[in-house]
Amino acid sequence: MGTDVFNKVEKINSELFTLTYGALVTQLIKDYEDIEQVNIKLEQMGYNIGIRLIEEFLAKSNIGRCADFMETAEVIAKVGFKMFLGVTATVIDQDPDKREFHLILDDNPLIDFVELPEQYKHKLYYSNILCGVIRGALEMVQMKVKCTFMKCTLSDETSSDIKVVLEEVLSDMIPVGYD
Ligand code: MYR
Repeated sequence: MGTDVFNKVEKINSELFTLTYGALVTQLIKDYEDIEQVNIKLEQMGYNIGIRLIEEFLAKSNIGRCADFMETAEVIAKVGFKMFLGVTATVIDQDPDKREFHLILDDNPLIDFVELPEQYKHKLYYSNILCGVIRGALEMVQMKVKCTFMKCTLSDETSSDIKVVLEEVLSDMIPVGYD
């Protein structure tokens, strides 16, 4: 029974989280009529979260420096997503130069119960906050990346796909957790 109550509380927390995020996106759509501005705002909010969240990530995960960007990809997909969203992602399409990969979201709690009205499909990147979180977190460990939502199941596409491209390795900063 104890476990049962715990599971119910967990489920309610996760539903509250999903609904709160939905309310945030809805409010942004009201505030900015232009959907592209909503995408930008969500990404910026995520960035501000990401630059803070990396410290908690490094402290809790005890993960050291990754050997290369592809290892970073796996760490984000399997450890980062699990820690903050309770799900994992799959890394695909790593390029031979090891500067680019795609994350396929196996499951995305942000979009539970969400249905996009037709006029927003292929325009609104509802979970774009995740792109910002990844960009902010990686910037704090010296990797400047560009992160783009390529596909979204809410727009009837086959998967939710985030592309991450390494643009620059910032070397003159002491990364968080390594000082
Ligand atoms: C390194 O310094 O090479 C290790 C880098 C690990 C970065 C991991 C970033 C975690 C980002 C979590 C994203 C969660 C999205 C919900």
